[in-house]
Amino acid sequence: WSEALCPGAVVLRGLAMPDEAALLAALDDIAAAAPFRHMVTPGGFCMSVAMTNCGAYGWVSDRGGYRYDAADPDSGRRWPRMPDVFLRLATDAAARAGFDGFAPDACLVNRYAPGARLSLHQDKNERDLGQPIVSVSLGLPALFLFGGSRRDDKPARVPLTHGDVVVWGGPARLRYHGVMPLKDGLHPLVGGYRINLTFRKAA
Ligand code: MD5
Ligand code: FE
Repeated sequence: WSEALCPGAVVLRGLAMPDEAALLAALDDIAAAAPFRHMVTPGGFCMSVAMTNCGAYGWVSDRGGYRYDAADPDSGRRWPRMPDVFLRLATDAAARAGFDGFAPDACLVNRYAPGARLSLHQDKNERDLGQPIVSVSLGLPALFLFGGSRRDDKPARVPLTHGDVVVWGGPARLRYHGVMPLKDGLHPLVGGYRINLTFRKAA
């Protein structure tokens, strides 16, 4: 079943559950080829979230800024290809939210250990902001901060748990958002982490 958080933001509770084992197996292969790493912000801070990517483009940050890059800066090689199970889940979720033909070319994988957080920000490095972002939550539960169109709008706290998929499009695409510090725990399949797959059309 699905619920609209607000116009443009559709939560599909548990949509990823039938694919959980295949998603996690594919993720192990991605992390073996392109290991999780803590990127540095343009301001010089090390992010608490560990990241990797798959697909034609990957999101990267360093002292020079944020960008999408076809190569992994740690290896100089292209990012691992996007697994079919990732692509099918992302396009199915987007279609259920009214975005037929979503063709993601980038999947940023965020890994949260206990204490890791994401401060309020907007996602606006993508070329076509008319395309949605699809996010898939796996592992430990998190409190997602869903803000407004201005940084100082008070965010709503939305619990997201293993298997939940959210489509952020239309008027929700540029809302400020973040993730509260992750609480300790152990997920039976994922262990002591929250993993979030974020599918984007970057180019
Ligand atoms: C996460 N990741 O849970 C989130 C899921 C990121 C990030 O925020 O930038 O890697 S994506 C949440 C999102 C994307 C685009 C728009 C909105 C939320 N929104 O309008 O609230 O690791
Ligand atoms: Fe974001």
